[in-house]
Amino acid sequence: MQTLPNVVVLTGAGISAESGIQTFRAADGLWENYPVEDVATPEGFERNPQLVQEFYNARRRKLFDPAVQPNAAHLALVQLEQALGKYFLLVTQNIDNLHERAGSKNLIHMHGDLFTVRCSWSGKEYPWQGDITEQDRCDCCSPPRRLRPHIVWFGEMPLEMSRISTALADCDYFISIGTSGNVYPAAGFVQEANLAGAETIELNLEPSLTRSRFKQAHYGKATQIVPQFVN
Ligand code: BV8
Repeated sequence: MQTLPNVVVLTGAGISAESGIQTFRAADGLWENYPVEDVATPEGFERNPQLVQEFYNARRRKLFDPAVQPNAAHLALVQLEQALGKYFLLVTQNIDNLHERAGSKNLIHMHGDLFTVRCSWSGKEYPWQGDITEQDRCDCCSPPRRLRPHIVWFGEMPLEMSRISTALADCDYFISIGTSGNVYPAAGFVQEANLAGAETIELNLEPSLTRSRFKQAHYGKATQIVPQFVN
C-alpha cells in the first residue's frame, strides 16, 4: 500500500542563480553574448566548434569556483528526496553539477551535463573535468574523431524522455522551479502532470510563460520559497 505521494520536480537555471550561475534569458544572461544558434545547435558546432567548446569550457570552469556552491533550494530538494525516497524524481534542464553536489540522487539531466563529453560520431561517453580542446579526440574511431559536449542542443532529443513521461503520468505533485517555460518539451511537462490529475505548482522569481497551466504558484527567490514550500 503506497502511502507517500509521487513527486516530480523540474528545475531550470533559476535554481542555480543564487549560487552565482548565470541564467539564460535575464538581461545579463548567457544568451546575451552568444546567439543560441551559434552555441546551442548542432549546426553551430559544425560551423565553429572552437566557439562552442569555449562556451561550455567557460561554464564548466565556473563550477570549480569555490564561491559556487549548492544553495538552500538545492538542499531543500535533497531533504524532500530523503523523505520520499523512490517516490521522488528530480528532472533538471541544468547542465551544472549543483544538484549532485547538494546530494540529489534520483536525478535526470534532460539537457545533458557539463562533466560528460562524447564522441561526435559514435556517441561513446567519457567523464570529463577539464576543458575540451581541438586536440581531444575519441578512442573509438579510426581515425579518432572530435569530442563534443554531452549537451542536448536545439533540434536534438532530450535525454530519458520515456522515463520522464512515465513519472509524469503517475505523479501526484509536479513542482516547477526556476524556469521561464521557454523551452520544450520541458515547458510541456505541466500539461502532462495536469492530465495525470496532479497538483501542479510553480515556484519562480516571476510568472513563467506557462504560468496559466499551474494550479498554484509562489513567487520569490528560490532560496526562500523552495525551503518554505518543502518544509
Ligand atoms: C526537441 C543547451 C525534438 C544546454 C538548451 C525548431 C526546430 C527544432 C526544435 C524546435 C523548433 N522550434 C521549437 C522547437 C523546440 C525547441 C524549443 O523549445 N525551442 C524554443 C526556444 C521555442 N526545443 C528543442 O529543440 C528541444 N529538442 O524539441 O527535440 C526532437 C524530436 C525527435 C527527435 C529529435 C528531436 C531541445 C531543447 C534543449 C535545448 N538546449 N540548452 C545548455 O546550454 O545549457 S535550452 C536552454 O534553455 C537550457 O538548457 C535551459 O535549461 C533551458 C531553459 O531555460 P531556463 O532554465 O528556463 O532558464 P531561463 O534563463 O530561460 O529562465 C530562468 C528562470 O529562472 C526565469 O523565469 C527567472 O525568472 C527565474 N529565476 C531567476 N533567478 C531566480 C529565478 N527563480 C527563482 N529564484 C531566483 N533567484
